[in-house]
Amino acid sequence: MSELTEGEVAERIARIGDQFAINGDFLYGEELRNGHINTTYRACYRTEEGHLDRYILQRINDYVFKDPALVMKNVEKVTRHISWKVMRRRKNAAGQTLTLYPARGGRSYINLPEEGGMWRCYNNIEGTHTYDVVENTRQAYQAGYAFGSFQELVSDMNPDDIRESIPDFHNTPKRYEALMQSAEKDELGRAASCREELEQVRAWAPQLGKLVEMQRAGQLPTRITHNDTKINNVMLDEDSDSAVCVIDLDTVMPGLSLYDFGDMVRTATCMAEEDEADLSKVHMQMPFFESLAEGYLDATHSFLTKNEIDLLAFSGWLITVEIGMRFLTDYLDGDKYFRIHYAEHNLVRARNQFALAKSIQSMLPQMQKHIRKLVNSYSD
Ligand code: GN1
Ligand code: MG
Repeated sequence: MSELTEGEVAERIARIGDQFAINGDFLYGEELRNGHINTTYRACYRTEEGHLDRYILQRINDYVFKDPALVMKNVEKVTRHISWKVMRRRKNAAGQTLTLYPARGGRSYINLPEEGGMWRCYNNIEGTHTYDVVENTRQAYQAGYAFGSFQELVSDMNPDDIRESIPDFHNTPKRYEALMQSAEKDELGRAASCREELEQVRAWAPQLGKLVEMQRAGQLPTRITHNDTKINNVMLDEDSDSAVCVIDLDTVMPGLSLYDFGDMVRTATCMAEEDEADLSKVHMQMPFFESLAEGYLDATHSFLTKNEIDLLAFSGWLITVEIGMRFLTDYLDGDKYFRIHYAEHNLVRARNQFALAKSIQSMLPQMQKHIRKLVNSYSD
């Protein structure tokens, strides 16, 4: 809603906040603009006792999530399960996990047609911050550890309780087919501007089905996974940069652990933004990969299978190609899915991701070697 003035945004936030179990007087609100899908506001309230409490109000994008109520059922189950587990382990865990605040009517969400659809309210995790790009190896380690721990936290949920919020979300061959169809239709006449990229993807096509084929053959276990493990979905402690909590649970669903690790390689090993247009800045940094893998395996080595471990490096390449294809598809389709900030934004993002994929590809042997070294260190 960038067309609203600051004052109008504040009024809107106050109106929406008024629908939730929030105690206190509305003080101010701001839009958080780093997600590509949902609209997110942070609102601050003063309680009667004079405390300042902050909340996250978020509209679920129903173009992307066709069944927001299903998303919310998943999120409720996951947040409750995690709170239960974390609170049993750590006495002072209050406020360190995501909690949903009830809406008027008693549900964890409310449909407000005049405000664009379905809204929900979370606690703001205080004393934490996020990074859009990784700055040092400590952050990479913490991201790996946080998402690895998340996989462990949800590992004992009943997988039948969690439904697919976006079917075939990480089905890379289907993402490829969708791209080829969009290029074929070329409704906006944009295919000519990305011929080279389409050629590149065609050359990669034979390798894109590896994970789904192995999953189908029972060679990779289906787990409950996060599926959107971008570096900016980890809240790190403001002072120590230690991981506190992972956020953005809308795509938690049955999947492969490798999708989560792959998306971390994509976002926690490169110091350039996902939409950096200067491709000379876009490359994977080995020290970041090493720390990321160490953090992730510290949390997961006890339960990952040999096949999962052997494919960790490959998954980084695959997921980077996959999101590049999704950006390119959206560019060809007219930018309906990802929020863009200028006309060729999705094309720039796609080029960036393909450059990163090439960089990862060139380092696969070193990455593989490092994984083996780490795995051996656990059995020493
Ligand atoms: C979207 O909304 P955000 O920024 O957390 C997308 C992810 C992509 C990511 C790319 C539901 O995540 O799959 O990897 O953009 N989320 C959905 O930055 O499609
Ligand atoms: Mg997000």
